[in-house]
Parts: sequence; C-alpha cells; structure tokens
Amino acid sequence: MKVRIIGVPLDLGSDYQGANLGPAAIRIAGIQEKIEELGHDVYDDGDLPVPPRKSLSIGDVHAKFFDTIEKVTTDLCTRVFNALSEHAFPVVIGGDHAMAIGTIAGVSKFFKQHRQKIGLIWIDAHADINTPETSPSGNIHGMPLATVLGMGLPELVRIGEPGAKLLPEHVHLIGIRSVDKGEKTMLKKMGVNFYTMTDIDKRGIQEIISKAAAHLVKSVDAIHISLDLDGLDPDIAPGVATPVKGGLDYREAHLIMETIAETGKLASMEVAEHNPILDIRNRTAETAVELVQSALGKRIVD
Ligand SMILES: [Mn+2]
Repeated sequence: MKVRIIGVPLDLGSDYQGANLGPAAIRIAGIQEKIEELGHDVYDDGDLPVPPRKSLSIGDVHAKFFDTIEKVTTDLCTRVFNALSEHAFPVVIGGDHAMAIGTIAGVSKFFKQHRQKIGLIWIDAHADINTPETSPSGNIHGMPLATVLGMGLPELVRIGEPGAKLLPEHVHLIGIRSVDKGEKTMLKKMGVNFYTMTDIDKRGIQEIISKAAAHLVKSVDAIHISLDLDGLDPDIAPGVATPVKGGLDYREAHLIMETIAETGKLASMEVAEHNPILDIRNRTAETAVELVQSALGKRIVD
C-alpha cells in the first residue's frame, strides 16, 4: 500500500503552545521507517504552511484564530482528498485536534464522490463537540467533532463541501472522561455512539471495539481513525496540552487499532495533540508511532 504522511504544525486551536512541534517529534520517533517496516511505500509530504501565532490576532474570542484555522484545514482537506485520489492512505500528523476538521472534510469529499459512506473512530479524553456558543474557552480544538457533524461556525462547517461530513450514528467516540456541560446535551441530542472510560471499565475494550467495528463494517464503506493522544492515559502519553487521568492503557489502545485494521475498511488516520514541550523523552510520539503501526497492519505474530 502507498502511504502519505502529511504534517500539520498547528497549535492555534489551543491556548497551550507547542503542538506545532508535534509533526517534527513524530518524525523523530521514526514514523516513516516504522511504516516502511510493514512493507508499505511511504511518502512524506512535509508540513502544511501554518503562520506563526505571534503574526496573528485572536479574532473572535468564541472561536479563536478561526480564519487561519479555516485556511489550514481547507488546505489539509485538499491534500487528504488528493492522497486518497491516488489510492494512497493518508497519515496526518499534528498538530492540535482542530486539524480533524480538514482531514475528515477531505475523506468525506473523496468517498461522497464515489457515493460511499464513511465511519469514524474518534479516540479522545474529551468529546470535542463544543460549538462557539457552548465552548467555555473558545478553543477550536474542542469543536472539531461538532464541526464535522455540521454544527458550529459556518466558515468551518463548509470546508470541502457544505454541511455534515458524516452521520452521527456512524461515529464511535471512545475514551471520554472530561465532558463539558453543553457537550453532554449535544452528545445525546446528536446521537453519536460514545463510550466513557466507565463504560470501558465495565464492559472491557474488546467488547466495545468489536461491536463498533461490526457496526461500521455493515453500515459504511470506509473508516477514518481520529486519534487524540489525550485519549490515552497520561502515563503512556504525557505530551498533550490537556491530560486527564484514567485513560486508555497501552494494550487497550493497540486493540482498538488492531480491531479496526482487521475490518479491511480503514482508509485514513490522523494523530493529534502531540505537544513535545510537555513530553518526556519523546515517549508520546513513540506511542503514537506504535499505534499507527498497529492500525496499518502490525501484528504480534503475523
Ligand atoms: Mn480532541
């Protein structure tokens, strides 16, 4: 398989600086070589241009830096669409999670063109389903799931194509443990499938991800994984802006990747929120690379 790595050095979606260094740290952890080890042809497209924070004004305090985020995610949408059009598997490395607006717009645009439906596995400590009206911080990295479902800032919702990029019932949100008040209402109203850490404690990740995978296999044509590294436990992924205790452990996260890989429908993947400033000896980037390997077919015994 042909794989394209697309770097998105974006940290404008968060108040905390440093996620713009994420792509570099993930490359240092060997993402290209580790994917090549699995027998894939890997092309690194380098990083998308993102202007420095100091050259910009915040703009709307309810959706900070939205005009620049609009430009970057529009660019990303095109890159992801082009990669899929040449039968490559895009691996998008970030960068804060606002980038998912562009990645998913590109994936959606490509599969809609072929009259195919997409499903989404979204791993996160947070629900990312705020809108400018509900967000306590105005940080767009807390809004991407709402945006791809067609809710929130019109300038971001219309990226790629107007409106929602997929159906809420085709979203499986896994690992949440820090959800804002407005988001709780939104999650239930939208009808997204979600699994809190309590659900995972009670039912086990194996049951949850097997059922989610089986559901997507019968209802969609292609699956995208949006992996926010803060969905993982801070012990294995300390390098994130908004860590929350009690996350997915190392093997739980790998089982999610392995199970989705086994569906044969995984079409694209992104890894968001790595902040090397906060990391410990690049541990988070290494974890991220290992999870990408599992998603792309690595098995303990082949
Ligand atoms: Mn997130």
